[in-house]
Amino acid sequence: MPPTNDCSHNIYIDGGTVFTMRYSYSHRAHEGHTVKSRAMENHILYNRIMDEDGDASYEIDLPNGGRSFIIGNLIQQGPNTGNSTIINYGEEGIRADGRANEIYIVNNTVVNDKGSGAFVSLSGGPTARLINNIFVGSTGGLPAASGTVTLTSNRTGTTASAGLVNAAAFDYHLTSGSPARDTGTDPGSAAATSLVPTSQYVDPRTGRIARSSTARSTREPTNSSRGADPPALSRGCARCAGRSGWRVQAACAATP
Ligand SMILES: [Ca+2]
Repeated sequence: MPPTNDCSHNIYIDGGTVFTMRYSYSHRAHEGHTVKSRAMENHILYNRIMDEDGDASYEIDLPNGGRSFIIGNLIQQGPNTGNSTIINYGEEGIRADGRANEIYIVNNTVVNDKGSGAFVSLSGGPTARLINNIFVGSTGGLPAASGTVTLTSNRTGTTASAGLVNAAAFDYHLTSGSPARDTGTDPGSAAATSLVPTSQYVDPRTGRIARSSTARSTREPTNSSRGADPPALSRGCARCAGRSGWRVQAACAATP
């Protein structure tokens, strides 16, 4: 059953300096946001952030801006969402506390099961880079490129066009023939922080968080939230056993 408590955010950070959320699963929020932060700086990395049958508003809400890194996540908007925007930045104004006004959205898989709305909504004129993401399930819904907004190597289109194993069951592994394979671009760095993904979300019921132990070419990350070392995957995840290495693997996020 979906949650029934009134208007609650699953995660709400009401200020502070740095908010980091990694390797976590936040889902099925009711009316509120799945992840919301007013911190000066946000690091949302390698999570599974899902509506499923819930009716969340924004899947990620950063209403006061701030330097924000959204890297390597699985993000899904469900058909019952109360607001058709998925990632929302700066809507309530960039807080005047010296914070930066910039957002980096890199190597995420974002599925819009509502079929309309915005993948990313930017307010307040931030510097924004959207690189190596899969944005599928509706057309449009991305900010226009400009002097401050850069879109590079993102894949858009229908959910089926991305070559996901079973999107209806929230399994966003890439199929062997997915056109999203090996089409990424070196995302570089920003604010002295590498934008190259180093981990991926692995469902704890089928594996463990897998993290790369060695540096890899920055050309390797592709249009999905992957990047784990093969030994970790093969040890921890039955779903991944027999698959030949991280190149074959999108984030392991099958629904139980
Ligand atoms: Ca939404």
